[in-house]
Amino acid sequence: MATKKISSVMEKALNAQMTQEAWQAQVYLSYAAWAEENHYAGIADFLYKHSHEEREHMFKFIKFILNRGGKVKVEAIKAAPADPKDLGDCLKKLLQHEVENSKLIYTLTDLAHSEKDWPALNFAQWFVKEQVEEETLFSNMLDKYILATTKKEGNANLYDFDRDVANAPQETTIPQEEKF
Ligand code: OFO
Repeated sequence: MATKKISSVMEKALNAQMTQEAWQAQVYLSYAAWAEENHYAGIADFLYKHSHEEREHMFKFIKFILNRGGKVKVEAIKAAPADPKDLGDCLKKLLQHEVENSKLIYTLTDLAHSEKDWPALNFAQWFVKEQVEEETLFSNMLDKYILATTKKEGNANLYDFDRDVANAPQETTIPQEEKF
């Protein structure tokens, strides 16, 4: 067993954020299923992939806690929120989730700094950068949605919007069903 190189407070905070990342994955998963049910295939695909990315974030926390000699505590994940009212609501809520998640990452970064835990600070900073990317991604997506659904000549086209989302940058792929 590795020597413990993190404080108990840090261990608790890292575990809490690990559970938060697992919850984020559930939020994206539930919105993805909602999108598929509502025939937004491109958006559903994007959200399934994003759910997978959030699980990768969860794993990063697991590995970091273990590498620092801490104890991983897998705890219950709260339920995903209710379905969004429509696509605009879905995007607004996802952006809000990311903004809230950024605040939690900043709190963790702050803790690492105040404890002079430089490895934890370095680790948390990867997520600070990631959150900037994610907030930008969802904010741009919301802007495109508003553009696509605002009635102006030639641009009220949700079909194009759906295609754009399908091509939005993603850092991961989702497992595909085996083809026989
Ligand atoms: Fe959506 O980001 Fe994880 O941390």
